[in-house]
Amino acid sequence: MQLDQSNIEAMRERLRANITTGDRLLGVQLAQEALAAQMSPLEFFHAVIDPVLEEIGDQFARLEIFLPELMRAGMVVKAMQKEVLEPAIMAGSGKSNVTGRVIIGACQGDIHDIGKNMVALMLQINGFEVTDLGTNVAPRTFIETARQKQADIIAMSSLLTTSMPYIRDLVQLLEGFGLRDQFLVVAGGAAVTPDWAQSIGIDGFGEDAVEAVNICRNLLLPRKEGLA
Ligand code: B12
Repeated sequence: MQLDQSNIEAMRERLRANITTGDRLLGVQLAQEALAAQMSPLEFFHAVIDPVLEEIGDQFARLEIFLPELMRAGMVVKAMQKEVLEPAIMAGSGKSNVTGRVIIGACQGDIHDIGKNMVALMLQINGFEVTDLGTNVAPRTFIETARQKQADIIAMSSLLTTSMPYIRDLVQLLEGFGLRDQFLVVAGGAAVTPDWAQSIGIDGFGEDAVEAVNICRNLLLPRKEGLA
C-alpha cells in the first residue's frame, strides 16, 4: 500500500467509524494494517490518531457529540496504543544507557493519559528511567516521588484548564521546600501553551512526544557536563 494523503484520509475515516461504533478490534486491526504497510507507529499516531482525536474534542466542545462518544474514542485509541503501537515502538528500540530520571504523571483531577503514556514510552526508549505515576497525581506526590527516586525531571501532563493550575502549585511548593533547583519541571498536554509554561517559570514545554524527549535531553545536557 502506498501511503499518500488519500490513504491517510481513508485511515482517519476508518478510525472515525470505529470510534462511532466503539469497535476496539477494528481499531486494533487498522493500526496493524498501517504498520504492515510500512507506516511507523509514531507516524500513524501523529497522522491518524492525533487529528481524529482533535476533531472529536472539537465536536464535543460544540456539543455535537457527548461524553459516551468521548469515552468510546478513548477506549478505541487506548486499545490501539496498548496492543499495537506500544509493542511496536518497544520492539524497534535498541538498548541505550540511562540518560536521566523522569517522574511523569497527569495532573491532579486529570484522567487523560493517551498522550502522557506516549511521552513516557518515548522517554523510556530514549534512555530515560521513567516512573509513571499515572493519572490524577497531586503535586506533593510528584515531589515526594522525585525525592525518593532522586529524579532529574518532573514531567506533568494536563489536558484540562482545571488541572493546569496544579503545575503552578508544584512550582510554588518546590520553591517553598527549597527544592526548586533540584528538579527540572516540564509540562505538556492540550491545555498547556508555551507562553503559559514560561509565565509560571517551568523549565520546558513540549508539543508532542518527540519534543518531550528533545527538551528533556537538552535540559539535562548542562547537568551532565557539570555546568548546572
Ligand atoms: C479522549 C478524550 C477524553 C477521554 C480520555 C481517555 C484517556 N484514557 O485518556 C475521556 C472520555 C476519559 C475524557 C474525559 C473528559 N474530558 Co476529554 N478529551 C479527550 C480528547 C478527545 C482527546 C485527548 C487525547 O488523548 N488526545 C491525543 C493525545 C496524543 O494528545 P495529548 O494528550 O495532548 O498529548 C500529546 C501532547 O500534548 C504532548 N504531551 C502530553 N502530555 C505531555 C507531558 C509533557 C511533560 C510533555 C512535554 C508533552 C506532553 O505529547 C502528546 C503526544 O503527542 C480531548 C480533545 C483534545 N483536543 O485533546 C478531550 C478534552 C481534553 N476533554 C475535555 C473535557 C472537557 C473532558 C471532561 C471534563 C468531559 C466531561 N464532561 O466529563 C472529562 C474530564 C475527565 C477528567 N477528570 O480528566 C476538553 C478539555 C477542555 C479544557 N480546556 O479543559 C477537551 C479538550 C475536549 C474539548 N475540546 O472540549 N476525555
